[in-house]
Amino acid sequence: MVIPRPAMLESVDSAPFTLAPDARISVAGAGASSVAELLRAELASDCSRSLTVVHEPPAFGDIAIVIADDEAPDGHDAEGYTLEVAAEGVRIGAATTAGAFWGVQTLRQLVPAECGSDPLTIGAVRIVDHPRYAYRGAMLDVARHFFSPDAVKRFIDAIVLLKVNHLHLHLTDDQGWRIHIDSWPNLTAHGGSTGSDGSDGGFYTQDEFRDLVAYAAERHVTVVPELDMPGHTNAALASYPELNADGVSPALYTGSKVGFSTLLSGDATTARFVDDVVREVAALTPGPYLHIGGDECQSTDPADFLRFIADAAATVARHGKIPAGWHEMGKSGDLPDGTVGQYWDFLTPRGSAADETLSFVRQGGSVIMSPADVAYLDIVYEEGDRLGQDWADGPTTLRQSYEWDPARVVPGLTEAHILGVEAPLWTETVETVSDIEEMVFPRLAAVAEIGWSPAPSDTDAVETARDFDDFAERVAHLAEHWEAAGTNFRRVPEVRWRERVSS
Ligand code: IFG
Repeated sequence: MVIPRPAMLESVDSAPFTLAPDARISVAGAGASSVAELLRAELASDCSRSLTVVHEPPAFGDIAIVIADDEAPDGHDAEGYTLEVAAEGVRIGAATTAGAFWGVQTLRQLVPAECGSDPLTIGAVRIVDHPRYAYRGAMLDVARHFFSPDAVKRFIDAIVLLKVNHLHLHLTDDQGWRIHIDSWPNLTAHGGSTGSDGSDGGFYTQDEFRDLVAYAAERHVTVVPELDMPGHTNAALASYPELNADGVSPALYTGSKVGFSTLLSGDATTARFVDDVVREVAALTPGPYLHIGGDECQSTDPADFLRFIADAAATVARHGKIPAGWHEMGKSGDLPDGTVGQYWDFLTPRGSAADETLSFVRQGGSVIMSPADVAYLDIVYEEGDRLGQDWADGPTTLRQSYEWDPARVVPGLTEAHILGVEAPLWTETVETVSDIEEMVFPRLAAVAEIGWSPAPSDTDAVETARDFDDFAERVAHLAEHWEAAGTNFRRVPEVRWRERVSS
């Protein structure tokens, strides 16, 4: 009962493992102790059990974490792992700390949710597991409604249980600029002072952002910062008159319209602005990607858009990062080699979305799949919901979030050019951590499984290749862990929730 479904899991017909009070976590190999420390902390908080970490071979009943070159499944050194549970003990093997960490997430799901009392037993099992895609992302829009560093850390804690390894932070939009920029301080002083519906606003200081990035990295999550441009820029335009064509700043915006703002193209002050903000955010980002948006630029002259995107993407590359952007950026044929496109149209592409997406591949890049009608977590679950929007071809049920495949959306987009998947949560209607979790869980579990588990057989229809009933059973099991952790989730009707969580 694990999500994402492991590549290979077999129950072993032998005595279960029992976690004794004096059990230890035995570590061997570079980085194993850092992973063990995270497991120790989880067992302490989830099960109020205190295990010690020892640098010696495991004794009977210990948990062992072993990191060595030959420990990962063949061909899956980056994030693969093996996990064996037997009466003698638990053993996680991996070639990297990331692989070992994903093994720990699986172990956490094998531990009964009610693990505070003895005996704590886990059935004997053997797992050999590794991800389909390297990029398994969740996006949090902190621009519409701002969320504190602690809320973002809580989000990171919740997504790693699903082996999600990228956090895309949508830092800027019409309603708010959320990352302090030393060279343009009014972006946050003024542009960060409010949010959607006149909400309080807020922003991350650069130290707070560094701390978030470090927190994510410890948990093998790469942060992908997004500075959306040239559209979705009212907060910047409101903060600096010189960024506006007529030298006059618009008012701060707290509504929910899109497509009405744009930065200037071919303007020296704007070019300096873009270079400064990209430079400062690149310096805060150990990850390889810097996302510059490019979506919904309905107020940008088409020729100006192409010029702006070419210049801005080149600026990102010049500051040592791989540019990323929404699929509209593919209108440009002048992108740096390797630029990553993020597809957000529907399972059936509309208009020029497919061609714009393939443009990234033609320019040596790859694609992250986020089809809005199945992977957008801000879309309502059901008609009439308080939370969410309903522009993406109707509500999105858990089954719809699960029954699709990234390699079957854009004709001509092959598996080799798909970097992975991402589920965005836009926050126009989302104001609290509880709201975030209701929209994200359980549908993120579906997208996380699509990103990690083996591809469906390409002969079957996706609906048959993906066993939703089996997935729903595993969601019901995982929900016991969400319940125990206090993580909110939507009790969708498609799942037979266990009695303890069905309230
Ligand atoms: N589209 C906009 C977002 C947000 C979203 C809400 C993209 C790339 C609709 N752009 O999705 O800013 O408003 O579902």
